[in-house]
Amino acid sequence: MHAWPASEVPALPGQGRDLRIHDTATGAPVTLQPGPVARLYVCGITPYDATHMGHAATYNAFDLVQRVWLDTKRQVHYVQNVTDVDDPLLERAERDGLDWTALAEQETKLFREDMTALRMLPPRHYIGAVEAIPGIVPLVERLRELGAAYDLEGDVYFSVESDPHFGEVSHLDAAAMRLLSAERGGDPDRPGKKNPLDPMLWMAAREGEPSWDGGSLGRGRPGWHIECVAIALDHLGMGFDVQGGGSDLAFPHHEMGASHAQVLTGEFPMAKAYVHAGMVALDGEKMSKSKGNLVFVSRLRRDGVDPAAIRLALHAHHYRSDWEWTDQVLRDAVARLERWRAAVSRPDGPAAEDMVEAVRAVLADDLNAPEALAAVDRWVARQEEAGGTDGSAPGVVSRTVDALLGVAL
Ligand code: 5CA
Ligand code: ZN
Repeated sequence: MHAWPASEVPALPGQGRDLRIHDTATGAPVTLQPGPVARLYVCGITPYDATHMGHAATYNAFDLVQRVWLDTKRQVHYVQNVTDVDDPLLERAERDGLDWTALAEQETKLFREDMTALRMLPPRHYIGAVEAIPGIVPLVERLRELGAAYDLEGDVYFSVESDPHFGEVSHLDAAAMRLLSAERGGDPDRPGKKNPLDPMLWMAAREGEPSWDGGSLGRGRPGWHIECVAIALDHLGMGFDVQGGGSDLAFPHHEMGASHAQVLTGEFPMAKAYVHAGMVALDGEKMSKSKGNLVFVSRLRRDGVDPAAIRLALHAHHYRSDWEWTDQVLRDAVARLERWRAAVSRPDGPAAEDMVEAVRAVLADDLNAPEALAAVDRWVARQEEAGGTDGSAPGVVSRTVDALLGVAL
């Protein structure tokens, strides 16, 4: 699939800093030291509804990861998938009397437009589950050969016990895993499984559902976790820097994916850091397509909200916290954007070098975007109060906000 256009990232004076980020697997911050090309995999959308503020917040976090790396003069090899065939997509298409491929195409198109408007940097490889099937089948076949997969009434399951490191991403106990597995696409109560947690790798063709040639697996479609593993291994290989997504993906999705990859390659770990963004809520409940309590990026855009204000609203919350979307969050962001724009359009101001260093420092320390906003606010306040004589400062501020926060003033 094609991704979306990249906005320019201005180069900043001085030296960027290495990213220190909280790793779910170790429960501690790690300072990543990627080579000249940092490798990032972020789980993409299941395109059955429009991009909501929760999605936008999660992609915002990983956009910041890239901007911190780019500031260190590294390149970023970024891969994202689109789960363009899965139960929720098929169910929504059925409910609304739509062709499932048309629904997926339409929502993926809207996602691209939202990401472009928000100035999120695009992945180098943007890969759909359907187009990944030829790469998925041999991996499932290989897991079978290794004795790590088994058949159940035509479906193929992964045996979690085949990975000695299983559990080391999310560190949950068996009861919690079982509960989350049932909530998040698993089938722990299906009779005949070796372990209730075992996830499906390949689902045999069902009546009335799409299916593909699976070689020795028979016709069917891929499971969810193997989809991301196949795409990540194909484009990034093992030991990539960051595996990212919202905190609802830590288990089972990232746990299972890591196990699939580790058993397939005999290497550990799949990713150097597993990074998870907090959940955005509306009216006290996690925003989710299945619940329908949603604020859409596209809706706000249609209502005339500047995407730069949406971006500032996202930055106002630390990526790891769970937070609530409210009208006030947006009003504050609109006001901040206006103030910042007025400030950078004045001919001069106080020197901005300290502000650049402050923004760099707080972002490199576990992506503290709220503190980055505060650092810019302080420069703006100084300019408003006392003016300044540095004619280059407004430009420096503008380029810093653009390069490190993705906000065009
Ligand atoms: N296609 C899979 C990943 S392979 C998937 O989870 N798709 S999704 O459309 O349901 O979610 C896309 C991303 O948005 C995931 O990283 C998910 O964790 C994140 N996300 C979903 N809801 C929220 C929310 N309310 N707050 C923050 N992030 C969210
Ligand atoms: Zn994924």
